[in-house]
Amino acid sequence: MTRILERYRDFLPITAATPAITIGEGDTPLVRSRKLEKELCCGELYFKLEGCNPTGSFKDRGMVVAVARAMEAGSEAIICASTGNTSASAAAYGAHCGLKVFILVPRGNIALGKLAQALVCGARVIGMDGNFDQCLQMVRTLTQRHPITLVNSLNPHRIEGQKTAAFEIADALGQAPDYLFLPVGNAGNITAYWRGFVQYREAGRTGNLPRMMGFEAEGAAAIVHNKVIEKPETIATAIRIGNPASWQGAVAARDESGGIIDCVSDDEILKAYRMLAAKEGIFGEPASAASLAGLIKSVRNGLSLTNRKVVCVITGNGLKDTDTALKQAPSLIEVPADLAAIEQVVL
Ligand code: AN7
Repeated sequence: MTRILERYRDFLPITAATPAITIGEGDTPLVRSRKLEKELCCGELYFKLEGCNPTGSFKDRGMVVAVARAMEAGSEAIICASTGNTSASAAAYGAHCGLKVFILVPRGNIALGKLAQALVCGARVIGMDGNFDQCLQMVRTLTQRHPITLVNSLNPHRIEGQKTAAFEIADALGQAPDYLFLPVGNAGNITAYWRGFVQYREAGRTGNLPRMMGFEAEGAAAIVHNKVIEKPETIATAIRIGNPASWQGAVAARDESGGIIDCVSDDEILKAYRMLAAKEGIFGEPASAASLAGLIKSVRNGLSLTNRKVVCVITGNGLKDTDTALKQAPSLIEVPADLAAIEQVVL
């Protein structure tokens, strides 16, 4: 299968001079969930497994475009602020292309797997005493002063690349779903999906458009409350963001699609996180589970999805945050090297 830069080049800001880089992004599975679809009374329920991208999150779709365009422009260095996944992705694509990569993260508030990814790829990672929103402000200022390419989603090529997930879903289903559930942090992804579906309809590749159902974490629900959250808090560190950069894009996606932006509590996120793994075998990271938590909440609030096609986006891989996993899972059963002891557990 050709990768997104080639497969969707007609929809992307790609020129003949753009290097066709890839480390295997896109073409992620869309998996039908027979069990949860029954429990939640959905006509059809699918999970889009974005954790299957090369660095384990959807960020690779936008990063491959942003980095390819940076290469084309002759850039030698890239920088981003990140709650973790953007940094892992920037570090990987930057390494692949021989760029210098600088990363600013909120110290103590990113999952260790993501930090490990960025460091092992050779990025210069700076842990700042401050939250993501403050990190983003710093890199904006830095890139205005120095010739370093910003690869946060303020870089329009990021959103352009992320649209391709919407294309893949519509291609797999033969149309857009009726509802798309996804987590909202900095709000780039909901903006990208909406633009993707709209462009696909204009191109005649789907007849319908989905309602966009975005979910922030309750302690970081700026869009829901229509105000900046100065001190965002949530266990889902990926979406611990109080002043989303694509705020307007998210509001437009909601209003134009007839969808909603709501929030889910950490308890609801963790319940959905465990459920997704234990019932479906899908290990997403906590922020990813906000989409399923939102679906559960919506159904409980009376949304009827019978006869509807529903897609829940699982944005990142659970392996990135094993600290949270081990706290949420049943504990390890320890035994001596003794058959009888093991039989006691198994029988
Ligand atoms: C797993 O990596 O913002 O609403 O700096 O890692 O497009 O921000 C990550 C966000 C959802 C939210 N799920 O997407 C970053 C960063 C996962 C994420 C989101 C993120 P946006």
